[in-house]
Amino acid sequence: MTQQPQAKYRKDYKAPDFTITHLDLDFDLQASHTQVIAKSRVKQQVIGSDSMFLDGDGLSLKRVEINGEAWPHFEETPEGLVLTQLPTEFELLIETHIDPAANSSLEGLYLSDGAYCTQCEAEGFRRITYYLDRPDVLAKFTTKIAADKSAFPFLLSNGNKVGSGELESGRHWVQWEDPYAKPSYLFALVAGDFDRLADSFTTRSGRDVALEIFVDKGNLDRATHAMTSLKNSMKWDEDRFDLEYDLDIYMIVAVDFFNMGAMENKGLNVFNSKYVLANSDTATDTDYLGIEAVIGHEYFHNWTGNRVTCRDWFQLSLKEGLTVFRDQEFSSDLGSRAVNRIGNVRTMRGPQFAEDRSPMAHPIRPDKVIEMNNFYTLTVYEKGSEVIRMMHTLLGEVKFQKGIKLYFERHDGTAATCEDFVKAMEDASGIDLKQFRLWYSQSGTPVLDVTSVYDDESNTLTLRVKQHTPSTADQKDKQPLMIPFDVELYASDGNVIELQCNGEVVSNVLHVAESEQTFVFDNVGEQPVISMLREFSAPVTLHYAYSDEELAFLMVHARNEFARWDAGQMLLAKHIKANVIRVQAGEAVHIPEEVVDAFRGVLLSDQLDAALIAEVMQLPSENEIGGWFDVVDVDAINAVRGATKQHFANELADEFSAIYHSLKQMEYSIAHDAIGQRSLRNMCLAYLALTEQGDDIVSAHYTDSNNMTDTAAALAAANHAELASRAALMQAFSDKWQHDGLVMDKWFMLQGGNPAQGALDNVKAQMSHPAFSLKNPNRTRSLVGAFCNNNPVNFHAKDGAGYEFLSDILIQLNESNPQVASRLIDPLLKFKRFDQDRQALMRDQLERLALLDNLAKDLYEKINKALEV
Ligand code: B3K
Ligand code: ZN
Repeated sequence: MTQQPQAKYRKDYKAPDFTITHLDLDFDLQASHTQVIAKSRVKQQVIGSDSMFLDGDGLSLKRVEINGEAWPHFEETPEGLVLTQLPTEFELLIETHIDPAANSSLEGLYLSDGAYCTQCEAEGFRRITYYLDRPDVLAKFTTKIAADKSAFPFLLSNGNKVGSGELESGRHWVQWEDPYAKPSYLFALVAGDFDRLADSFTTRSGRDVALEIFVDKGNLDRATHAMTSLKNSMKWDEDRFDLEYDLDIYMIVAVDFFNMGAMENKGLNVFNSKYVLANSDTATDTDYLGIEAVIGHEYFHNWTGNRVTCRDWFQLSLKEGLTVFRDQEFSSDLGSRAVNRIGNVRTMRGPQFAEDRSPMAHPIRPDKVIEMNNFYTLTVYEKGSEVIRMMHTLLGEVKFQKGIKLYFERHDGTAATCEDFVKAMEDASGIDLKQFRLWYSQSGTPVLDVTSVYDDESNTLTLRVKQHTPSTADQKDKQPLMIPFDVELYASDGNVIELQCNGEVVSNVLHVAESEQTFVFDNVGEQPVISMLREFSAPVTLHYAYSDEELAFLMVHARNEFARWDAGQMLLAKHIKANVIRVQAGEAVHIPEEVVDAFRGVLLSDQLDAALIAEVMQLPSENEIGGWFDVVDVDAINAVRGATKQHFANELADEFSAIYHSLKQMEYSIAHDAIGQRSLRNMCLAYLALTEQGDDIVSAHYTDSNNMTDTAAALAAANHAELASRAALMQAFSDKWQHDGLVMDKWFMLQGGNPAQGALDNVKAQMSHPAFSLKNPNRTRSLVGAFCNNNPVNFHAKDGAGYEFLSDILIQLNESNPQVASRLIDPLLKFKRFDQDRQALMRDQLERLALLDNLAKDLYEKINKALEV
């Protein structure tokens, strides 16, 4: 590396000296030689300034003009263009040439399987032209695109189509105008030959909006679920958030080469095809639900992200945390609230809590960034959403919606900050959020240590709550946070005991604000069982010495479904943890009969719905279990989790079998109860795979399946149980689907996650599979990502071969696609969580990568943090 990448700090924010109010773009598309002419109207913002720095990356500059005249006062630097001796208001013309065909980073303008598309967030626009590539510069865009007509019949950009025409040599042009001022990261251009699914939506004020989904030729039958999800999103945002769509057209384009899930460009979303394409033969229920959530997420950004955008990238959670909260609410309102909440909480307790303990720990509003793409994290997104959710809990829906209204009244059409959002919530509700704001600046996972004392003479229950947040890599000292702590008390007959203080009924949501706090409840007639942190009311770890009996009681009697699931998880956690320690001491795994009985009760319950039973029976992942220990012992954890699953399979075989056989395969439908039934049936299958009848039942399930959910469940069951039939089933699947990369991703994930010994050699072999390509982020994540993240025993093999494999791949991706490389490296960064031998091996690989002389700043930032002492 010639120059060390420089960090930017939130505290250094400065508004720009000049701004751009209008931008007219003109693209002449040629694969290796695209010409971009950008005409901007520029205005001085700070009196006296006469120079301006425009960001640019990898551009070939052809022309600079001001007010129609060649401008000699400029200088190209490695990071951009400095213009000097500027007037106060002027028209700037810049012509650059770029090479989309050579762009393998999938940022800026690139070719994806013969179609041009763009990805500009966070800082990709500077790969298209020199510009003030920052979110607080809002301009009105027009975009003219010219390209070969037969290869690129569709030429798309933001806003409304305002003109089109023919050109010589079989070329044509189209012009677009976006009436809403926007920052450059929301710009999009797509050119290609697609199939188009067209529909429309009438907004509640009666405006007709054209809806268009563009997919690769031949995939039209796979776009209908995305269209339904889009219409549902538009309706839901009107009903729940009072927000209506604002353009006459909404377009979505699905592409196969995409670094993330999707992108909310104004009026023209670009999507990873994974989050658009689905039919029952190719997509699982999880895929269907994922599509609904991501289509919703990008649509909801139109208000929370596009109409009000971020002042600077440190404020990313302003749009992402809020929009994740909105998509979670959307999925919960349309489907099962409990199942959605369980999924979100699993993500928090597993990977997000792990991020807090990693060298990359950061608050939801980071203070220091080298490569912005490194901060599209679980912390900014998922914890960011939890922070919004806590405000929702503290304010209630009505006041929260008042806050949202005020936020839009104040900030529509501008670039805002997280502080602006909290202030709007505070002003609209009259609720003081002063201490609450700390959630934006303090990183890490707070721990609540709770004890309780019941006094049967005074009929009082005292809860003593201590909070502390362990130091994180980025921040040593922590302060007490404002934590909404939702509790409920139950009498032995299962009835709720109202919470009363001094004879007055009080809210279930306690405000824990100090490092130590005591809550006394009176009129508690008997020793209650306490349900705590209901609905995961704050993103914290709860410590409370529950007895097995109390947890088994809550699994049956807690009024809310999430709390029942959570009690089951706590019961499992208690015994899994104890067994890991036992195994480390050379003892055998032991699970008391009462624990198995508590889960038998759930299986036999006629009060719980199918989807919830399936969730309750799912053991925490090895990664989540790892989070409960200071030093992660991958082998002991794997042994205990495996033995627990096997024990349940043996002890509950009759119940699993009875349920499995009672749930016949139906005609496929994505109705929520059908999804629930399939998930219960497939959960039973996963356990039955571990019994004597495993091979037969799994093979029959595969053969009889009439949909991808059941097919994939059979493969997963065979894979995890290491059944003899596994190889034949995997082969049959690959024979059938090898032409379809998206479907094969499921297969690659199973190869990557295969717990069998020698899995690494197999993973390496699969890299030559005809459907695999390291150039495609989906394939890479499926095979390599699954191996490094979902296969702890093999990735962490004692000889270090797993670590070496990952860094070999990273060396290649560092050159071709640094963003994908930077996501994949995460498991290696966490080396301090393992034993000394593994630490040394992992560190060796990081040091090897650190020495690369062309290390991209994405990897540089992470490796440097990890290796810092
Ligand atoms: N805003 C985009 C993510 C962009 C990621 C840039 N590396 C998608 C989303 O969150 O909706
Ligand atoms: Zn988003």
